[in-house]
Amino acid sequence: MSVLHDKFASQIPAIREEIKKINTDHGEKKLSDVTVGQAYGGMRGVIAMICDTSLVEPSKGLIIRGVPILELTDKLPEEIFYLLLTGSLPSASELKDLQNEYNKRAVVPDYIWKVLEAMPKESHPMAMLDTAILVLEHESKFRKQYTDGMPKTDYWKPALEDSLDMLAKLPGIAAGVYRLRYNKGPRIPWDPKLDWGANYAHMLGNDDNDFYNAMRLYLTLHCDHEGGNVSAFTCHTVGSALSDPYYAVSAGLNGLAGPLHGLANQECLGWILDVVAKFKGTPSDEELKKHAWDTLNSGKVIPGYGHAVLRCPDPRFVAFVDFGAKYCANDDVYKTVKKVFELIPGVLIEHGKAKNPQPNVDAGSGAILYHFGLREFPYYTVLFAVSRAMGMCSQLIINRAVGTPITRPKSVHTGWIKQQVGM
Ligand code: HAX
Repeated sequence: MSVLHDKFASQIPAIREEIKKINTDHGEKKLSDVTVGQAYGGMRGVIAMICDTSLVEPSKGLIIRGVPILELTDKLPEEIFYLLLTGSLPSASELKDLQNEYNKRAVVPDYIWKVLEAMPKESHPMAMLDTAILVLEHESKFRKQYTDGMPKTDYWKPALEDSLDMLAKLPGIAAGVYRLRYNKGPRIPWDPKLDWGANYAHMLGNDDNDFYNAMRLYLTLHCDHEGGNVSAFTCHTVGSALSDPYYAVSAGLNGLAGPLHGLANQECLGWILDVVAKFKGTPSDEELKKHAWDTLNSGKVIPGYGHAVLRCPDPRFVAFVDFGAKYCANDDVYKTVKKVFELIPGVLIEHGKAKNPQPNVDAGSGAILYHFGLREFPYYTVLFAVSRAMGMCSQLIINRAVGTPITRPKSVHTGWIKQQVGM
């Protein structure tokens, strides 16, 4: 068994005891009220679920197990997975053990490639990734052990095994999707001497050390965003039916593929590149403002701006801007991203609709990837997905460990609402 398995196992009794006590002593206490507007409005702000891996503070952004994300930007993504699941960063030997687990599990079975090769050539990279994860479900230890019969208290064990298997293979699958979809030549095998993030960069086909760093940062920043966002909530709900982690993560990532969620990073870079092409470089302030108003007046959103929870510039965006200042300060795309940051919040305030006129993570990530030659922007959400799988898996494992029941909120019909409000 992995060190991570043993560490998490040692924590479970206390976590179960604590939740039992909270429920026994305070189960009847109220957390929030729900208004009619919230029921029609995507349940924004309704407190009705638990996520112990991370928290998004509207005025601060992502906090992982109590640590603000900007204090974690020098960590490896596998350290972040350890932190998400156990609440503490790994020691050097714990990290080595996790990396050994990935090395043992990283080989992607051949049947995955056969399925991907049979898909239409123009398939979206996210459709390819999500299909591959579903096909990999064939390997699920959770499903096999559940079918054979296992006590409920053991559910987390095969959930962890499936998660480690999936996380180890995801960079290889994702890089394989890239090389197949964009005719980049033969697949490049996993290198056991490299860490998880550097391996992904390597298998994509770019062994520049700066690109390794960009990938590590990218995978760290996108790892988790508490429990109620579309992908996490979908994964949570599907997992609550005891569908195994492959089903649950694939389902969550289908949600990430939406343009209001993870796909915004593809849309965002597209918008920036249109600006750079139209104005043959970084535009003037007036040109950029007019272009933004043209976008808004045509009924479209400015991608990369606004957020359902955040009410400040996303610290993950800040981390990308800081990284860019070091690696690509004179790049036209990067300079345009910075100018957009200076001007768009003002435009959105004047527009008067978005509750948060500030950039989210997707506003900055594309410029970095573009700089390092990763220019197929429909692919960008795949990178996001590889990272977000860490958050989804850690949430799933914890849910199985504490026996989270099947999700089943109550819905009502409009007639019921009318009656309720006296209409
Ligand atoms: N440009 C133009 N209008 C915007 C806007 C933007 N960037 N952000 C919000 N609005 C509009 C909304 O469309 C909405 O208009 P209507 O009343 O006409 O429907 C109004 O402002 C109020 O929306 P809100 O309450 O501020 O925002 P929501 O919580 O409803 O939605 C979104 C949050 C992120 C979906 C939204 O801000 C948006 O569409 N942003 C652009 C797309 C984007 O960047 N998505 C990525 C978000 C981060 C993420 O999940 N990454 O994975």
